[in-house]
Amino acid sequence: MASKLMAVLDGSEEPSDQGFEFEVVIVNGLGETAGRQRRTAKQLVEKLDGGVSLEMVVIPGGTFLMGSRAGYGYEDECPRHSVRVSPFLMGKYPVTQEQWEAVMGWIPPYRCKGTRRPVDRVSWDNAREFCKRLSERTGRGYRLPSEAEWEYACRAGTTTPFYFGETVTTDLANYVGEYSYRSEPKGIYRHETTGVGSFPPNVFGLYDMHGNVWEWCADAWRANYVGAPADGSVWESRAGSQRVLRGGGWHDPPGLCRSAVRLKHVPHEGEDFFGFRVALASFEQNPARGIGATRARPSRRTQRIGRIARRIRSWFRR
Ligand SMILES: [Ca+2]
Repeated sequence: MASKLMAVLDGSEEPSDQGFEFEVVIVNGLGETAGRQRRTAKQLVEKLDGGVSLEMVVIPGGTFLMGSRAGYGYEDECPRHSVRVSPFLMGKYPVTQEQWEAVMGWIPPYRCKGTRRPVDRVSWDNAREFCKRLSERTGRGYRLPSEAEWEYACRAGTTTPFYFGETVTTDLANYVGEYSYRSEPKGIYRHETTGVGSFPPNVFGLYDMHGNVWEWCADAWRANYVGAPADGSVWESRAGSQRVLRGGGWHDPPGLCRSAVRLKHVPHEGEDFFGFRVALASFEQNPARGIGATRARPSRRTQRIGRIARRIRSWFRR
């Protein structure tokens, strides 16, 4: 994988390919630490304007059980079904306010302001526009993850309610700690978002999947998984359908931050707790064109002209 990545990452305008190391925490039903593991993952670092970067983590393909067993969780999490997910790349963190500004050129929507906090108050339509702009500028097909990709990436091989294990604590995620999920002690309620990467990631190296902000997925909402695709693709519907959000937020009890929990909302509205992260097709899916490419990589000259045009546009906006 590494050599393949390096082979296409030969220009200075290409994202850099780096490994990173992190520590994973597992808790028991009392919320006590039952284990810690050192892990590594690979990431691509996409350079945006103003020294801002976007980290995309390489997620291996695999098969997993999506949803909850009958009698566990909510009805819309059933039936639990097997899904095969192809390798892809997923944002290491939810999209931050500084990333939004670097790509969109305007002040991001926010309730809780902070450059390294996630954008919140983002509608599905806004999130898709971000993906479109980012794709235009990089030549790579950035998109929202499918709902199946999101849950697969969140679980990272776990079958427990959280990637931390049977429960979660407010030392591990940002949610309303005035509620308990299992037998863990109550925690704190922060009343606001936290900077991305403030808590331990999962085995894949993804942060903030549980809590902080809800994250938009590409899929249209359906009330259950009867007839759901088994290949990890986006489950589409007619335009204007409500869309899916995942992972819970800072304003929710822990039970709503589980890996399997789903929320629906109309695509044109962003609530105070709604953010998103981006996904990218892997190298294997586009071997001829490079990582996530939707078209041939722009030439150095085209990229230089694009940068100058963006700079001029940003002067006029001031
Ligand atoms: Ca989240």
